[in-house]
Amino acid sequence: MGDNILPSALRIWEHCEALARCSEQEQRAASDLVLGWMRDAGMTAKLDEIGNCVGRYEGDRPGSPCLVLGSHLDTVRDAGKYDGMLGVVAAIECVHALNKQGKRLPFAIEVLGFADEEGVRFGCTLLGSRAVAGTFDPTLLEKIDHEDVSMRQALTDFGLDPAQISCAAHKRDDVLAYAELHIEQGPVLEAEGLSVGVVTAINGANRFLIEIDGMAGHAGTVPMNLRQDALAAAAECVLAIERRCASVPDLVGTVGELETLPGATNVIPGKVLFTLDIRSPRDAERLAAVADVEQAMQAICTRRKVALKINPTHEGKTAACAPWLMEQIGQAIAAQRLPVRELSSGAGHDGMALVDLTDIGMLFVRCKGGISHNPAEAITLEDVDTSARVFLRFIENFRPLNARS
Ligand code: HGY
Ligand code: MN
Ligand code: MN
Repeated sequence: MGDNILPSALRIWEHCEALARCSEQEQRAASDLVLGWMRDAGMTAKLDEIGNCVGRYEGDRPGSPCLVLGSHLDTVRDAGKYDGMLGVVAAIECVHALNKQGKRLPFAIEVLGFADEEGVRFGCTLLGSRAVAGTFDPTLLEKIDHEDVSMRQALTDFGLDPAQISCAAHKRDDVLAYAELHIEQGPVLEAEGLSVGVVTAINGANRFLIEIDGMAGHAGTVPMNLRQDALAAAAECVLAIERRCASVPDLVGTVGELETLPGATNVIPGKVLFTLDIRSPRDAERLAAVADVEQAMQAICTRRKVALKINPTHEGKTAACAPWLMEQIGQAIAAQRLPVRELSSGAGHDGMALVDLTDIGMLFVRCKGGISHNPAEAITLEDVDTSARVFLRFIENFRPLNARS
């Protein structure tokens, strides 16, 4: 590595703490923090048309194609401090170290802090990264949140112009690759005593909003055999999903949200809404499971004389990481005299969208107990230091595919 200005693990740690103090309502405050850190690192920085934070560090020739780094700045409800944020602040810190050395590489670097990867508010994910990849679906602008606010209105309220979202798209020729540092959110690295790993692929996923319409009724008067109980039907569906998805290794199925209406002790539930998330490393297996689950739910609802509506809200095929990027990330790990462990990602990431624009690579960082999407999410300062050094080495030694002879 150059005259050794290393990324500061402590600054990365503190920046994650600062973002963690921003609540759900403070996206502007979080964006302002990130844009400020980008500028401190020697980057130009702005919010793009969908609300991504975009920092740019020119190469040795202005306007060169760029290596895109980054991750997402949004989280799930009641989340941890590192899912997404770590990747953004670590990338900024790597540029900070380059800038401190006055170092310019033969390519530009863009650091992106993506808006809305998780899809918590509107149920559809990868919004910021899809806008960058040029694949954002404008019909999603009509999606509404739990307060009946449309995505279009929410973007306008945030000071953005939804009609300009297509301007956030990057041109394929302007991007050399995308690389993301992210916590593993699983137990493999910790179980093997490893601090970092190279991602091989991001598992594909289908998400749905399921509606079951039965008949609300008096809890005291309707005999059991005459009920059209939407919640009892949903409960049977949930167990059918669990049974089918437990039948195949690496296949997972989750019902994360469930709402019962009208929601009163003495009323038989007339309507139930629940979410469904099915994933697998193998697309054919995921799609077979989706078909089987749909068939099973339909049979349950027909038998119980309730109506079933299956609303797809997201589909992402398995996104393979590019072998040439895996090799360069692996070389950066090996240069730190660490074992190179390759593993797939059960969690979804922005690379599932960026893969439509450019080749993708990911560096995983160990997290305690593999816990994530939970305030107990935890990493060590030592692993922050190790992963940031690996990431900086990857960046400094990055060779675009066409430059490799
Ligand atoms: O759902 C996921 O896997 C990611 O955290 N968005
Ligand atoms: Mn997440
Ligand atoms: Mn994430």
